[in-house]
Amino acid sequence: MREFRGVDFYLADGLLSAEEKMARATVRSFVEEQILPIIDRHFEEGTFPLHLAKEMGGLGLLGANLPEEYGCAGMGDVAYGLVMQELERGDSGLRSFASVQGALVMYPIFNFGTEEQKRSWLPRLARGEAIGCFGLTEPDHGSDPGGMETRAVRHGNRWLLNGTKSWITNGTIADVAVVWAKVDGEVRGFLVEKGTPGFSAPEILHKMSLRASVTSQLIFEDCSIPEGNQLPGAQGLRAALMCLNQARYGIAWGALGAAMACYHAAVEYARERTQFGRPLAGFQLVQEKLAFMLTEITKGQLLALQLGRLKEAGRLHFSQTSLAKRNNVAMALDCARMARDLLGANGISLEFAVIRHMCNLETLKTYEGTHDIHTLILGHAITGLEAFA
Ligand code: TGC
Ligand code: FAD
Repeated sequence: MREFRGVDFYLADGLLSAEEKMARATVRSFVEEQILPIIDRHFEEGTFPLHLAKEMGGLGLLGANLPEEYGCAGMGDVAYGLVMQELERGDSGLRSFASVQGALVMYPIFNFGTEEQKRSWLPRLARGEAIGCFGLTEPDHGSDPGGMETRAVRHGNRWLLNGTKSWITNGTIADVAVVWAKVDGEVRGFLVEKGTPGFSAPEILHKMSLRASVTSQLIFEDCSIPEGNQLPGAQGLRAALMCLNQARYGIAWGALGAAMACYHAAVEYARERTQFGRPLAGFQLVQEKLAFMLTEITKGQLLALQLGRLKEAGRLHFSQTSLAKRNNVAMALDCARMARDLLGANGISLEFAVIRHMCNLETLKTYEGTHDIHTLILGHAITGLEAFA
């Protein structure tokens, strides 16, 4: 059989259009030229390469599947997925930045906002000139966002917000926060601008995962915002969960990129590293690991591709997105851990990308619904019985 070192084992490239391949190639070059040379330093220092926001905007990567009329690229969902895959081949922090900006900030403004809110924010967010964040999780409510304690109360023609959001990507660097709060017991969405009195966004430090990403608390203390900052279409927890579906879709693709990076590193290393007088790649136990990785990546690719085609056809149910997020993240974490093992001592060094991806993937397993929460969403879809509480 011919030697095979790529990741397109089932020739799935043949199922992609020329535009989709072009989007992938553009982001692959961007990642190789602009992200890979600097990402280790940012990961080590715990900083986000903020100058890349406008670069990503210039390439149309922010809110890429939203319409051109608001300054977005108007890409199909599969092309968008491939963008997420390639960004995460670079680093999960970069994909998270783009995910939050597009799926969790631009999508709710586009879907639930007034025409004025759309015109005011979407073009700037698409260009990367403004940055957004999404505040749902609270210190005491992660998997159960319906229990949120943040409140919005009417004061004349303004809203008064009180509460704390936690673990919020982009929080400290955001110009606008999409914030979920209860009004008379019902969940509603609001836009809170940076610099609003009573609003602060301190950074959460000392993370050992997603280090090249800003994570923050959002604190609201009698924070007064104009009534026009409510997202009128965001009614009920369901609206917030609809945003999560968009981000979970991107993560299902993104995790593939991290897995591919780890697989490539493992194959190269196994071919070059010699022990007991021959390359590691020639040992049966090593080949078993590589076969596992390629099999799981191939399955994950087909899953993501069909998920994308269902989304493009408007036939996607959120439980299908849960299945792909759950599977592809767990698969990527398995591949990363296996690759880390295969690289021996070098596997714990930032000289190779594997340990960085492995640490990042621990966050993917938790955010956007933990692995177990997606198990329960699938359990609900299968049995019709809820097992959350
Ligand atoms: P439940 O009563 O089941 O649902 C309330 C209403 O929402 C509907 N629904 C959904 N609709 C659209 N999409 C979904 N995924 C939906 N899931 C449920 C449901 O049908 C119901 O509709 P209606 O019309 O009857 O009102 O709500 P629950 O309180 O029992 O909670 C269900 C649960 C646990 C599945 C949900 O709350 C959940 O998904 N928890 C996980 C929380 C989570 O994922 N947080 C993520 C925060 S953001 C983040 O992590 C960003 S990371 C950065 C990055 O993305 O890179
Ligand atoms: P918990 O809900 O306390 O869960 C702890 C454990 O209990 C998990 O293993 C979980 O699976 C399990 N568990 C919980 N409930 C059940 C149950 N019913 N049955 C069985 N097991 C259960 N949130 C945002 O809103 N915006 C963001 O931008 C954002 N970015 C993030 C960035 C990072 C780096 C991280 C780490 C998190 C981010 N989050 C964000 C928060 C993230 O969505 C939550 O961490 C996640 O939803 C889980 O909530 P939790 O951490 O409170 O864990």
